[in-house]
Amino acid sequence: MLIKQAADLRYSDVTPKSLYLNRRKFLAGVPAAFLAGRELLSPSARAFAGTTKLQTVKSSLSTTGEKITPYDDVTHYNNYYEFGTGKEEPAELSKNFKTSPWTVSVEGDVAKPRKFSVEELMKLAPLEERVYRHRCVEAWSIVVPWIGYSFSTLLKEVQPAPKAKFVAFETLYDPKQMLSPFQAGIPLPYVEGLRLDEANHPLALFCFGMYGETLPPQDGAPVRMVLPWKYGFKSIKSIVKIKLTSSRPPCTWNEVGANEYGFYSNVNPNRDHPRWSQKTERRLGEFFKRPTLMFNGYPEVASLYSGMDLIKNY
Ligand SMILES: Nc1nc2c(c(=O)[nH]1)N[C@H]1C(S)=C(S)[C@@H](COP(=O)(O)O)O[C@H]1N2
Ligand SMILES: [Mo]
Repeated sequence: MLIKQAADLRYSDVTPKSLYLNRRKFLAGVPAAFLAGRELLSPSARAFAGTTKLQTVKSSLSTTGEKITPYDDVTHYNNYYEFGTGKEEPAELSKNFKTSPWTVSVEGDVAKPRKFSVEELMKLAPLEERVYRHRCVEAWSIVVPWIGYSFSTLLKEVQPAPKAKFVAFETLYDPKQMLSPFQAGIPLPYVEGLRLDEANHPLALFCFGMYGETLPPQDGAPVRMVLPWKYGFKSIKSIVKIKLTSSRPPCTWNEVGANEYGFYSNVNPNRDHPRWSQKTERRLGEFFKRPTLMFNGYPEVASLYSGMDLIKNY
């Protein structure tokens, strides 16, 4: 067995062994002797082909003092309905997802509309490593070292017109590689939206990677949003289109059930989901629940919503 130098170790190499127990489900039927050898030889067998290392700089916007959720949990407990509605399905069903070449079209009410390749996008600003808490509306949470830069950098590049008030996002929809809307149980392509001032908040991350590497498909390769003060479904994955608009864009889960999933969907322990409490959450890998914090513990966004009733504007 090769002994790796510390500098070569990836987060995916240092996840606790206990997590590999989750693999049983996938690996039922594979000869036990083969598996035993594989576990011993290759602790990172669950890392993903196609992810590459990224050079990053430290970020002043990184959350400190939080235990990072193991890579294995973050890559095997996902919501990505285009690749399955079960939490472990996206890791399996997105394995061959083609994320290169990839272009993102930025259009609508902007002075300089254009298409960017992902490579061009990655060069717009230094890539920062930012540790954020991320809280799903389903009351589980993770802490992830994401890689990217503030989305405001891209907005500056295309210059929003004065009448632009919102940003609409769209995920790729390729029926050859993804489930049908009927199978996924939601309309596709997946769409999301933000107010322009929300999209311009420094915490809004345009994200290309995590754990020192490019994103694996199930976490939204090659480029996604990460909005740490909002419920996870606002953080749209595998973006192909960004459109600045003067009216509020449609959002997938809001279209599915407006009383359950609001346009804002800011994390708010005081506004329960109609079918469950939002007061607490389970951090993946932990046993005891922890209290959910207003804006997921990012009070610096509060000024975006001053004067608004956040129970009505959920
Ligand atoms: N295109 C697309 N983006 C998506 C989803 C999805 O199903 N499709 N799920 C959302 C939900 S509900 C959550 S909680 C987060 C999960 O991100 P993660 O799997 O990287 O933790 O992605 C969001 N982005
Ligand atoms: Mo979610």
